Amino acid sequence: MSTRMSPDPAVSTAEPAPRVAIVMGSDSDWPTMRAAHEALAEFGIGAEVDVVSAHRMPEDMVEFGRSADRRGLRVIIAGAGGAAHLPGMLAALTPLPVIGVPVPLKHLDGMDSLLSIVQMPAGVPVATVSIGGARNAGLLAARILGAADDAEGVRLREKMVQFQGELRDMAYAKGA
Ligand code: RP5
Repeated sequence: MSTRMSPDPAVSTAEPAPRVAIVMGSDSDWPTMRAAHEALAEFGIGAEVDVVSAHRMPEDMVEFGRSADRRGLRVIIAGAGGAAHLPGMLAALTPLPVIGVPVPLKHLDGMDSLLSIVQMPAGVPVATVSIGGARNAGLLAARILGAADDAEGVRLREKMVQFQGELRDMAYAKGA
């Protein structure tokens, strides 16, 4: 595998076989992408984190995409900036759901990243969140895992309902 990231120890969760991968085109994307890791950690979901560049390590990207399912991953969160081909290429390589995070760079305010990720051809879906919206990517991954009809799915749905209640309280608190 390619370069290994070192997730922030404060949010790192040790799980033997993570079901979510957070990958990005460069370690310079981590300040944006770490919000996905933090959101997953809030739901007790471990994630592997790695740099897999579509343009600078294409063979690694193909290997990652082809092996993700058999390695036990169930959701891939992929972030990239500029000509952001990583999420779409991974969606072409794996049957797993791919959530794309447009990473804003200094030019074009992330519009280039957004359009590169969101304008996928029919048949190759990428669930694209907002520019810099890595937190929502993590929460969406939690919802996808929470759709399962097993004990973990029930746990995640209950946790999500609790979280939604907290959001409601926060909306009221802003006017207090
Ligand atoms: C993209 O190029 C990466 O996803 C990153 O957002 C951008 C810049 O990468 P660096 O030059 O900072 O490595 O592929």
